[in-house]
Amino acid sequence: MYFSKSLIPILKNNPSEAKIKSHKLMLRTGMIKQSSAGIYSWLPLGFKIMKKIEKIVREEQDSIGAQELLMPTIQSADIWKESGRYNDYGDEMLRIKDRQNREMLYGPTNEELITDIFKSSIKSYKSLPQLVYHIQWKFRDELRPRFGVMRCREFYMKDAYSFDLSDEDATFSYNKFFLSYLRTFKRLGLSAIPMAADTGPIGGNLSHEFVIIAETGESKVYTDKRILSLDFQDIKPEQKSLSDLRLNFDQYYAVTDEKFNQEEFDKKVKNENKLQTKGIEVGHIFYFGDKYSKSMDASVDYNGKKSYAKMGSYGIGVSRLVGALIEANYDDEKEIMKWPTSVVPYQCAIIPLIDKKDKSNLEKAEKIYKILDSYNIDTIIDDTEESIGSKTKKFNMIGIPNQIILGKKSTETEIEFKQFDNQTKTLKLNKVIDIIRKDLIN
Ligand code: P5A
Repeated sequence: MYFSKSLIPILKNNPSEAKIKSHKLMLRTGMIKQSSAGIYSWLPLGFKIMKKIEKIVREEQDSIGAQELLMPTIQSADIWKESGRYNDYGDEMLRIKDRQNREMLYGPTNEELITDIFKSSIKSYKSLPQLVYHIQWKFRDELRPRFGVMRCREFYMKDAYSFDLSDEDATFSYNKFFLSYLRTFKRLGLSAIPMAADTGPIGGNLSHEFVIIAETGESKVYTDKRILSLDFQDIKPEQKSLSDLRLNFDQYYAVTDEKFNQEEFDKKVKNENKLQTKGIEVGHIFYFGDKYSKSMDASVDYNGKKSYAKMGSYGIGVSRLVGALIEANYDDEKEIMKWPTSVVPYQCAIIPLIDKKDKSNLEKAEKIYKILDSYNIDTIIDDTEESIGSKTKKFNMIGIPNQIILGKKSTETEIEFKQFDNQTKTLKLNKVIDIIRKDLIN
C-alpha cells in the first residue's frame, strides 16, 4: 500500500471539538469521520483496527463454544410489545414506520429477536445449553452522544445470549462468558475489572460490568486493587473451576458510582488497598432468568413439562474498544500510539526520502516492500513528498511500531531502522526482518 493512494486523511492539528485523547486521535489520523451527531463513518485505518479487535472478540466467543449468527439491524416492534419493553425503552429507541405503516425499530439490543428465534427453533431440553452471538451495529438515540466512538448513537457490539434449563446451568453459562471476557480484554492488553453492576433496561438481578481504568473514563470506579493481580490464564471452562473463579473475583470490592457506598468501601477495603479512579465500561453481562422467555412464551419440553428457558445476555462494545485502547495507550505529549501487536494497523512503514529527480530510494522501498510482504509483514510505503521528520511523526501518531528510513544514511546493504522515538539504528535488512517478526510472534 502506498500512502499517497490511501484514504487516510491526516489533519495538521488536533480538532477543536474533541475533548478526550481517543476522539482527538481518531479524527486527526482519519480513522473516522462524523456523518451526523453520534454517527460515524469508519475510514480504512479505523476500520482495519476495529476488524482486528473484532477477530479477537470472535475467537474468544468461539473458544467457549458460542455459535455465531447474524440478526438484522431493523426489527419489528411486535416482539418488543410482546416482551413489554416497547414502551419502557423510551426515547433511546429509534422508531420507524415502513411503507405498509408497520412499526419497526433500529435494534438497540437483541434479547427479543433471539428469544423469538429460539422459540421457533429449539423444542427440547436436550438441545440445551444454547450459546449464540452476533457482531452487529446497534442504534441508541443517546441524549448526549459524546467523546467520539465512546458514547455514540450508532455503534458496533458483540452481543451473546445463553439459554439453559436450570438456574444452575445458566450460572455455568454466565461464568463461561465471564472467563471469556477476562481473556478477551487481556489479549487486547487491557486489564478489565469485573464490577457488580445495575441491570438497567436489560433487567435481571445478576450483572457485571467490565471496566478498564482510564483517567478519561465516564464511570467513577471504587475498587480493591488486589483484584488487578488475580490470575485466570490456566482456568479450564468447567463448572467447579469457573464458580471458584467467580468467587475469587466477587470477594473483592469493585463497583462504579451507581453502586458505591462509602461505609461499605471503608469496611471492606483497607486504606492501602483502596483504588479510587475512573474507568471505561467495555463489556457488560447479565443474568435475567425467564424475564423474556416467559413473556414471549419460549419454553422447552422437559419430560412432558413446559420449562421456560433461563437466559443471560453478554455485550462487548467492539467500536468503543478502539477508543478505549487509545485512552489506555496513547501518549498525547509525545504523540505516540502503541497498539497491542495483534491490533496494529500496519506492522511497518517504509519511509523513502523522495527526490523528484532521483527515484532510487523509492525503487529500493518497493524492493524491500516485496521482501517484507513475502514474510507476511503488513507494510505501507510513504511515497509522499513530506519531510522524513514529519513522516516519522505521523507514523508514531498512527502507531506503526517499525519504521524503515531510506535516506542519506541507508546504503546498498544497510538501512536505517527506528521503533517509535527510540534512536535510529543502521542494520542489515534481514536483521530488521528478524526484529519485526520476533514482535509478531510474541
Ligand atoms: C448485553 C448484550 C446490553 O445491551 N444486551 C445484549 C446487553 N448491554 S449494554 O451494557 O447496554 O451494552 C453492551 C456494551 O456495548 C457498549 N455500548 C456502547 N458503545 C458505544 N456507544 C454507546 N452508546 C454504547 N452503549 C453501549 C458498551 O461497551 C457496553 O458495555
